[in-house]
Amino acid sequence: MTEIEMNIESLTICDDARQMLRKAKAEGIETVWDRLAGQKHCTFCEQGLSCQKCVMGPCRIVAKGGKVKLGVCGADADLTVARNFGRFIAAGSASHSDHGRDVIETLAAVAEGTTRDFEVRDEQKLARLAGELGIATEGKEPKALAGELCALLYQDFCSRSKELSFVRRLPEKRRALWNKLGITPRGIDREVVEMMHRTHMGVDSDPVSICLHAARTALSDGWGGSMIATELSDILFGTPTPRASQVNLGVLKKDQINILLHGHSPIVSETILAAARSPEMIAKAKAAGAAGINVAGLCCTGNEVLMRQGVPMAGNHLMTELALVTGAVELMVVDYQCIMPSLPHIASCYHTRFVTTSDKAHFPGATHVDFHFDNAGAKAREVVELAIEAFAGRDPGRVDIPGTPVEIMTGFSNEAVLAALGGTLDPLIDALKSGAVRGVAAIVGCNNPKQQHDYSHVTLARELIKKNILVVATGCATVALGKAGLLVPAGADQAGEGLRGVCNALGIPPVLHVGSCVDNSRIIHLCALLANALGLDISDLPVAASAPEWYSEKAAAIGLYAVASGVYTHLGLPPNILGSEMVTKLALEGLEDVVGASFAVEIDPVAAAGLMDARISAKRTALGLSA
Ligand code: MSK
Repeated sequence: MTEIEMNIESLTICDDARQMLRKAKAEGIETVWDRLAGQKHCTFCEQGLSCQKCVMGPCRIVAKGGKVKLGVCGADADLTVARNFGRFIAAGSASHSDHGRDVIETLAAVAEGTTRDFEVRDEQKLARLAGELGIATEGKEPKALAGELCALLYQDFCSRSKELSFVRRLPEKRRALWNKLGITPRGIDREVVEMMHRTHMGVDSDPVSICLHAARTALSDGWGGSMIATELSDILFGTPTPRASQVNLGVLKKDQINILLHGHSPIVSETILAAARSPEMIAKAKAAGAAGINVAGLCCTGNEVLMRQGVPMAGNHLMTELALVTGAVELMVVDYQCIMPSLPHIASCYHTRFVTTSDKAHFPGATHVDFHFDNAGAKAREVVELAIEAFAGRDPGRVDIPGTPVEIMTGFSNEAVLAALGGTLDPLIDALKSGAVRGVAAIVGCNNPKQQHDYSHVTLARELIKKNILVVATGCATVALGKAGLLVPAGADQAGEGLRGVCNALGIPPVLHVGSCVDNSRIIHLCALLANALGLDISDLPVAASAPEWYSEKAAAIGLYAVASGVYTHLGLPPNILGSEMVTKLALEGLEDVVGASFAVEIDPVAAAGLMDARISAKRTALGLSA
């Protein structure tokens, strides 16, 4: 094997990625891995010891080796790390929550009649949710109800409430604990703004106090912005139900116009999908010489349309550049988050159009098509026409679509899980009690080029299901697990005897796909439903979570709201906090005494599975169940 070949094999476990890495090398296209190799990381930044929050600095704090060097303002290592981490969490929470706000605005536009491009697709969920949140539903038209629901949830973004609407979903014990600690999330925007305020020079100078507010900020994401995004997206676009689809770069089609949907929001992608499926656009595509229009997803926009529409997934975070290297993509359309700024440049090396759609996310080199809820249908047609136009520029000599698509099953919303169980959680509770299913673990999050692409996701999932732990997956982990054959019922062949039996009886995979990044709210909601059904706190449940290949501020916010909700959470890489012994100890140990759960950091997925398994065993023993 050549050195280049060995290097490529070490970067990713996926054959489609390896083939495209070879093609990128041959064509002189730089990818995320090349750029990582070209970086020299600063150890101060890696440890969270660099402060750039004022112009008395920037400062580098020295905390070890007998020599302490404070920042110009007097901040020590603990305070500097806590401030940096707090802002990291605020950015992640803001991102999910601003996405949630966009979904409210769209539903509100439906209620007000200012859009004809969107509608209420799940009236039952609308009525159910309104009722759950205390809105009288009887005799009300869906639009009126949607208006009242939006008015209520808009208030969750403000500063006047004592707690967010969805906090009522939590067990009483957890609510009391948050109140005692002063971390009950109040307003979504309020917690983010307060974090920015607290971490300004000369405000909160107690690292523990900042970390507690970081937890409150993350909770305003999980039980606020993300939950609103999930629930209202279901109302607008339909609550997911189990369906079949496919995954990997092989879902691109040689004889069709390929459109890739990338980002996070279903608002733009649902309208583009509708336009691409319209007879008018298909006829135009055929007139341009293509056999049809093929739409596929990437990252979490992909997860949104996969869950609800069964749209195939081309790839996850580290596949986004490589998807363009196929030379078969006419157009990539993006909304926001996790979109590498390199993409317009790579697109320009081919005939590929790169289209941005959000006021909030402009990219130099892109074509911007300004989407709003009142023009979405027309703009979606415009985007599809750009793709049709681009088809003429495709160079067949540069097209290489690797791999054969792998079959997957998707659509496991909580509603779908309950339906599969016959309308009640009792069968799952019985399986947990008998030990057939020893626990439930979430595998969520991203890829990170510092780790071999998809290796940890797949290895961790295989280890967990072998130990009879049911896995639920969201985000970019989904693609890895789908490619590994774990998102189909036959994947249960790789599971332990108990889990295999349950999967076979229900006809479900051992790894359930529950959605996108914001849909991690489905997982904490399911935990709350389980805890309430058993009269327990979430921290008493035999559950755990992992983000084995995470990279983003959003993923850190997800991890922190999971822990603050009582879920033990493994991370494959630490956040930039190791420069503070105090903050690191708090994250890895101290939080256990405060919120009943903590983080674990472990790069080796086999060892990580061992840690999660030990946690689940301990919780089972405490409940009087077999370990
Ligand atoms: S897209 S935040 S790389 S999961 Fe949600 Fe994937 Fe992580 Fe972005």
